[in-house]
Amino acid sequence: MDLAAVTEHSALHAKPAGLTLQYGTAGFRTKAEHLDHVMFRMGLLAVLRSKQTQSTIGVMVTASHNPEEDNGVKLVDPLGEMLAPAWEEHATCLANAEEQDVTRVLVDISEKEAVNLQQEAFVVIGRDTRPSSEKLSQSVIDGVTVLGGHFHDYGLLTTPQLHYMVYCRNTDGQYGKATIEGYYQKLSTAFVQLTKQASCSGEDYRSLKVDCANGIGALKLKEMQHYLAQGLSVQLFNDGTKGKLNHLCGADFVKSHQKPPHGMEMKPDERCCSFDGDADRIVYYYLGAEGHFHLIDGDKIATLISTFLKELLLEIGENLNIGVVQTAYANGSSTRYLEEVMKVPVYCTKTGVKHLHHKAQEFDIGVYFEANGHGTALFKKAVEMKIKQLAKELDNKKQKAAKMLENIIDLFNQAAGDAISDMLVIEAILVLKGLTVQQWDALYTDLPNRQLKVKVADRRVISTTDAERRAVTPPGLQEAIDALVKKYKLSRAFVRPSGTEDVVRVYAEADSQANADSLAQEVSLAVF
Ligand code: NG1
Ligand code: ZN
Repeated sequence: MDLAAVTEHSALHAKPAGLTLQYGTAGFRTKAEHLDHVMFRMGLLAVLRSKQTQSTIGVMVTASHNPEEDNGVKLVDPLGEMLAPAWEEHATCLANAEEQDVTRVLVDISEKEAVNLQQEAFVVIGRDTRPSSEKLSQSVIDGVTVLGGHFHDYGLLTTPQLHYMVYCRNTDGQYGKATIEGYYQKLSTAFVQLTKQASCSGEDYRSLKVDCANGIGALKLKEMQHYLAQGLSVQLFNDGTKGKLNHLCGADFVKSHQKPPHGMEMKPDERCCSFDGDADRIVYYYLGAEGHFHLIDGDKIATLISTFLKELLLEIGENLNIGVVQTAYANGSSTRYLEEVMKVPVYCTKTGVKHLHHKAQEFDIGVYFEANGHGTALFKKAVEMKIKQLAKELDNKKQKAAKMLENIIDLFNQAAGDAISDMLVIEAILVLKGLTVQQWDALYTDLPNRQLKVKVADRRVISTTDAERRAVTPPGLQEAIDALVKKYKLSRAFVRPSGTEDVVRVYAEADSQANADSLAQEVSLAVF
């Protein structure tokens, strides 16, 4: 390591005095103007991680659904996964080191992690459409090159596309080609193959309105459109040509306000969806004939997908284990429907996709979604091989199901939840099952719910257990919540400190919207 060069370049990316940041659930996130030093240092860290794992590491510059003025950065591990926890700590240490300590912290990390400094390093970089992202990604590159790392800058990418690139590069192209064309080709081929097998293909199945949150999803969907040919026609709204990123639109806005995004023309019964700012989340919705807004969130997406996969497995006659992974935010009706009607085992993990992803890897087929629309399905390698084999061998009806499964495996982005890939999976399932958006929605009725944010002096005084469903500290809080929950029917409530914002989140469910609102309100008061 040329430590003198590191010191020299680091001074060009000086840390604002007194600023401390933490590598949270989604990496570092804050106002863009405070992030230059973090980007440079994450470039350095990516090189060390790449040397240690002898693999390509990804760096994504984005702040997802946060306001346009914010930005953020996260590292992507070799199999397209989130950074390993020990390295999250190194990232926090390095980002917060004072100028004179940067090289010492770098050396410490290399020693602790037994990094072979002679090893080559390769880093791939992607960024979203924020005005600050281009310059910030240059600072990442500066960090990579000063440590002698090689890099490829993909420029504008959705977050899941960067995860895909990392995964492809570390599996010798077996997962797919590590180019943007490779991504479009893999997904569109699987989509076209899959939808070809549908018996009905009415015009209404083929058009979809997409709110792109004025973000990267719009650019990438436009690029992808001609690959999909006649398979699906998407009409883009909030495509970034006029509005501001994530402002009054996008998946996060729609999910948290439970209303349509601005800038979208909706007619009753039309199928619509929203991406978030970096296109790793998706929610669906429609206006009922009576003009009411109906939200179809990540829980209902997971239900549609796992039901479809289970039906295919039954048809093929293979006894593979399938599991659904949710968080405490999953609507109680979805959990009940999956367990009691579909007889699919459901597991609950802490919030944050890395927890869901790891749990889902335990099953032959693991479907995971956060209620906010972030999720995908994972298939064990052996399962993939077996299905490919069966698709060649089985007779007629079984073979058709095996082929469908083979195609749908290719359609999922198994590196990360992906709005584009999930959208194509959903569109394919709807057309194959001949379901309208209303029929999908009618699988079960969501329990009315409310999510609130509470500002407190120090959110860390709240600690939780049981996948964040129960508060351990401060003393007395859980008892107070239990007493409030008892006052309502079909009720449930929990609190947890956010991993991405300086707030405590409160969630409540009850038999009516008024009761869910009032339970959430009462629990918020108990948090103070
Ligand atoms: P926090 O701020 O820890 O609740 C939020 C979302 C997560 C996840 C992360 C990362 C909710 C309730 N929480 O986490 O699901 O998406 O951001 O972006 O939606
Ligand atoms: Zn996102």
